This record gives sequence, structure tokens and C-alpha cells, in this order.
Amino acid sequence: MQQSTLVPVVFALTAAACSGQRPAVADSSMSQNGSAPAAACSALETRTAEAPSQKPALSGQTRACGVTSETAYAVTVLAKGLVHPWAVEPLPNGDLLVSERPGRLRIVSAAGVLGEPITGLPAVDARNQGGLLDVALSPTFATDNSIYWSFSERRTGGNATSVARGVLSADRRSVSAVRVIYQAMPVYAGDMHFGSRLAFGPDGMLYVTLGERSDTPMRPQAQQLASDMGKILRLKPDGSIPADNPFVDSVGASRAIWTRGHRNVQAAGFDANGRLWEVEHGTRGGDELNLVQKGKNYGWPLQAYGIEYSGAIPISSPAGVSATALAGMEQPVYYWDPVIAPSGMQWYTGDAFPAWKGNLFIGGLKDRLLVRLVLRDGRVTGEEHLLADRKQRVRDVRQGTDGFLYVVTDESNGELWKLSPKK
Ligand SMILES: [Ca+2]
Ligand SMILES: [Ca+2]
Repeated sequence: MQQSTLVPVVFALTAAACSGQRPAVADSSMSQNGSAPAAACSALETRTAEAPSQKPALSGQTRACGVTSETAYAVTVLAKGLVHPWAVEPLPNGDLLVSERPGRLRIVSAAGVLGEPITGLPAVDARNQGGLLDVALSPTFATDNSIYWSFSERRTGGNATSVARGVLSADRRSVSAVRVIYQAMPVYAGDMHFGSRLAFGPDGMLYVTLGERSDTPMRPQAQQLASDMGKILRLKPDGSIPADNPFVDSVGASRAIWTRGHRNVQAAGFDANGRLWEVEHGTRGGDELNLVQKGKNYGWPLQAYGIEYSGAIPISSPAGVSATALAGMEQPVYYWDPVIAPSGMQWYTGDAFPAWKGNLFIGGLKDRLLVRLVLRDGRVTGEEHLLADRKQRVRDVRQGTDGFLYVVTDESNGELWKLSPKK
């Protein structure tokens, strides 16, 4: 099953990394030398914006400098024939848990042997964007083999995203003690914008990202505290509600809510400082990177960059008109116009690629590539697009215990890739 492919060595130190008066430098020095490169470099994105009249509220908020990796890596295709894989989750022993959207969970060994579907998972509603979604290991996995997964659950009158927990058997062929620990509400008869990613924080809590179900009548729910739609939730590992959630005392509110105003969040992760970030599918011209902070409002659908996918301008919001900057709502740290269609993210903390330490990797579905962002002081200072030559929709990216990056591609014949330093 294993098949290795080497990619050409890519080195920076070219005029493409930075132009103008500034000396040509690789991104690693650019991010450390205290300068502000945004004003004097070539943006990676050169295509026409969907909403060219919109201006960013913050400098460097879009179209960051193009940067080039000063590191050589090899890509190994560990598995092929996966059906719309949605999540890859490295296990402590180097094997990989992989979800397939139609409802299967498998283990691919570190050597690339594709395992049979793990039995015991409940049925999923695998239509369009729905199905088996993210997988996460419990913080206590080493002692109890507990795993969590999110999925589109068929319910009376429609469906919605749910989160389940189960225990992986010693032979890793089945899960037992399966319990749905949270059912997002309300139920809706649709097949889009289910989210979702699962991320355990340094506080031991489980953060669950959701979508707002896409259809225009559902959009206002992203702002409504009575609904889980368009929210990031914070749960105890057993699914109960932490007492310090921001809306636990708000009458009529879903007590699980951590933040609101999201469109469809399929990427979330904690950085080395324990801060939660998410990347969400925005409008046509409005994909966003956000720093997720307790109780805050991220705008959708009242505040948004971009235009309707239909081409309509402006975004139709409950108020009739959307704006790009409203009082009391958070600005994205960064946005993409045109979009990348983000899914899956990883803050790189490993030792295998020292040049990438502290960088943020994000899957890109639309242009079929892996995004690398360089950040400095909480702002994006550089962007690179990797793996575009493979022309596959990148659905998830995770760092293994070996410090390598693992990627799955959202295709009917999806693949699992390992990025390791080129010897
Ligand atoms: Ca995951
Ligand atoms: Ca927003």
C-alpha cells in the first residue's frame, strides 16, 4: 500500500519572498527581525478580489506577503482509496485514525497498511456535506483508549451535528461504551454546514465547532443564543456544561455556547500558548482566521467580508445589509478573498521541521493545496501554498508524535500523505 514520492527541494532566498528596498530574506528571518514586511513585499494572492471595494479594517488582514519554505520535505502517500476522508488523528504509537465521511473509521498503520472499518459506530446522515466528521483522542487516551467523534446525526424532522465518545478496543477493531454526549440543536432538514472540528484545550474542555446550516432562513441563528447553530461550544469531556461558560446564566441560551457569529467552522486548534484559533468557511471572498475568545461575537451574518455565492452584493443578513466592521463584533485576524475553502488546521510545534515551528497549516479544498501561514505578534506576515501540484482537496492536516505532518484529501479516491524532512 505504501508508495513514496519525493518532491523537489524548494529554497527561498529569492526575490519572490520579499521585494522592494528590503533585502531578500526567507520568512524565518522576516518573522524575527522586528521589521514589518507587509508594506514592502509581493502578496501571494494576485487574483481579482470578489469584493474589490471592501477594505480591510486592519493592516495586513488579507493578502499577506508570499513566502517560500526554506526546508526540504518528502511526501509519502501512506494510503489511497479512502472515500472522502474527513479527519486524520495521529495515535501515540505512530498509527493514524482516519474518518471517512460516509461513516467509516479506520486505522492506517505508520507503515501505510489500511485497516478494516472499526465496528460499533452509530449511523451517520451522509448526504452532501454530512456524515462522519472529526475525530479526536481523549486527553486520557493513554490510560482509557477513549476517542471522540462528531457526525451528522439523523433525528426526527431532519438532522444536526452530534458528538459521541467511545472506547477503542485493545485490538483496535471496534469501539464500545459508545455514548452520544451532545446533540446540537435545533434539528433542521438540510445537508450543509454541519461544521465541525473537535479540540481539547489545556483546560481539559472539549471545544466543538459548528456551522449555521447555510440556508438563508437559518442564518440568523448564528447570532441567537437559543441555538447551537453557527457557534463554538465548550463541553466537559462527559458532555455536561462547564459552570464558567459565558452564557450559563442567560435565560433561554444554550449553555454550551463559547462564541457565536460563525458561518461554518471546519478547522480549529490550540497554539503553543494555549490559545484557540479557528478558520471558517466565509462568503465568496470572506474565509476567515479568528482567535477564539470567551463569549465574543464573530459577526456572521451581520458582519462579513465578501459577497453571496450567487454573486449578490451585499450579503443578505437579517438586517437587510451586511457590513465589514460593526461595533461589538470581532474582526478576523486574517481573511481570504478569493477563498481557500478551509478545512483542518495545525499549529506546528514539532522538531522535525525547525523552520516551520510556530507556523499555522490549513487545508484548502477549493484550490487543492495546503496553506502555510507565518504569524508574528498575532498577525499574519507571510503565506505560502504547498502541495498544489497534487491537485487534491486538502481536508485535514495534523502533526504526528514524530513531528511529521499528516494530510488527508477529500476525494472519492482520497489519500493520506506524510510530510517528512527530505533526507
Ligand atoms: Ca481531529
Ligand atoms: Ca467573522
